Amino acid sequence: MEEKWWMRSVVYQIYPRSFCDSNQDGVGDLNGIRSKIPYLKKLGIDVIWLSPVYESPNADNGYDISNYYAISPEFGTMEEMKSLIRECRESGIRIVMDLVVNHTSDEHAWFLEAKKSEDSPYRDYYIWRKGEAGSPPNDLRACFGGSAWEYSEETGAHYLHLFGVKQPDLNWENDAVRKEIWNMMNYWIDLGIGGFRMDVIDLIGKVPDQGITGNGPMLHTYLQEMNRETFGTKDLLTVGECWGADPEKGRMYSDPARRELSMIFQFEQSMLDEQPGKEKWDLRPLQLRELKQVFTRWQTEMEGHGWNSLFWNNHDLPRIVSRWGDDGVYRVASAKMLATLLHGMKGTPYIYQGEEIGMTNMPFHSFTEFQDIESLNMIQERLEKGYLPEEIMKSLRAKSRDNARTPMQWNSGLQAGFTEGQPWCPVNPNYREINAARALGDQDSIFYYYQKLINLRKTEDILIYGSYELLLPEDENIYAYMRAWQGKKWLIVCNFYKEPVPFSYEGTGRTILSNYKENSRTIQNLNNRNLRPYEAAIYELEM
Ligand code: TEU
Ligand code: CA
Repeated sequence: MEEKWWMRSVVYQIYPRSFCDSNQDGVGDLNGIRSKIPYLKKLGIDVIWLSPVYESPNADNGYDISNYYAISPEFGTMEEMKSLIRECRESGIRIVMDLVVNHTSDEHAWFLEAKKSEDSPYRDYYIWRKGEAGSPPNDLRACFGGSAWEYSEETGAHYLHLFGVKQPDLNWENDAVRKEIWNMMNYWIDLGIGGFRMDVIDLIGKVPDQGITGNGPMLHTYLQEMNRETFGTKDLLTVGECWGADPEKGRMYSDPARRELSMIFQFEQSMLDEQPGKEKWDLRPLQLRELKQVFTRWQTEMEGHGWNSLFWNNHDLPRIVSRWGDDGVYRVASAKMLATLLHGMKGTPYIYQGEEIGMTNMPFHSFTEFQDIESLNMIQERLEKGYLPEEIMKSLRAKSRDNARTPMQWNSGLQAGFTEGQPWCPVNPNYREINAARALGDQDSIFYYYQKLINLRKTEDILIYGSYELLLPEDENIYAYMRAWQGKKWLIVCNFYKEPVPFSYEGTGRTILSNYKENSRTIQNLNNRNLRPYEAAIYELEM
């Protein structure tokens, strides 16, 4: 595949509400982000994916947009947005905007008009159906629980919402809707942004009457039209959020020959600790062998025909060090191990704010502490179904999206340095130990380890182009794989376990990076070794 700048880039996701508050109202904002550009520059990232900052009533923290052309006043102004884009550019950082166009807010002007009457010119911007005797047209379910159809008094019809009731789905079959979206995207492109992260883009081709939501028949036609009408001739990073993709679908989105998106952001690995066919709340332990199978399938089947994102975290997922690492004694070692495993692979790595300092899940104790719509709906639904409160709590502690949304821990001062006011969401009590200031003062911190991984991606072609081969597929503790490129071979070895485990590879290698201080000799004999708890290393093999 032809080299593109985003193949060598590392993306950093900012959830603006929780990143940095500049005016002490307890909500992170654009000026807060601007003040942290030097921090991001130091980390070495090239791209910021900015979660939504548009005008929104915040039923889903900005993923319910009421005006795509305005910045939410709590985040700042359009002038500040332009300054952020410009200042980031000057530091070599591009801004990728969150594009939430599967649905709008029910407070968007289009919807306010559409719901008034069947004759409104905006009526067909949304999806309306009349069910028998006022009941929903079919039994389609919303992602946040309940029916996907909401009754609207004014016209006695139901509208479709695949997420919350305040997130009506746009009707992509309507040419006028697509035109509005292309115009809006071009407006942002002209402001000089670096690209788009496309929220639940796999749903835009839905056929609700047939119960089809993801991967509908028109999906790729719409994406090709989008490409032609907006960014096709521009050198932007475009990434589609696709929950229901396999590698074959991944190639459809991202094979350059098809002229759709730069890359796909898929979740097959993130669903491995839930019971198949059930909900994300129905937990089961991760099987390392399954993780290897999933990653390996994506690494090999996308080869040459598409591009994948590499991530453990985002604003919807629990903190990885609590999830699949150890957020106790081995927090630092396991966070570095997980980083090594991911950043050694092919694709574009994404870091979610706080991951680079090893932030953990929140120790929630009571239902009243949750704020996220998905968690709140689930609590209600499962209580009604008779689940025990402690069962519900267990699922929430493991999986609630609120885990990832606690304020960024900047220092050991008041409110972790996030705000001098009252934060919109409580700070994790471990901030005195886990914070950016402390990480910056410690050469062995997770922060500097990420910095090294990012730097390797800038300088080492093997990470960009190298082939991938899984070793020890059946091993239950070790994830090891080989990258190879132009006569060079890198062995990446990760102990996923809290005890030492034996590992052996016939050969010797020079240590490129390791989360344990190696003894002074840099050439290691890889035969008959013990990997220490959560030990991870990248070795360049001697040939
Ligand atoms: O997420 C898509 C999505 O499907 C999630 O609702 C997912 O199922 C859930 O988070 C798993 O816990 C995107 C955004 O990333 C999310 O924040 C939004 O709430 C959602 O779309 C609706 O816009
Ligand atoms: Ca603020």
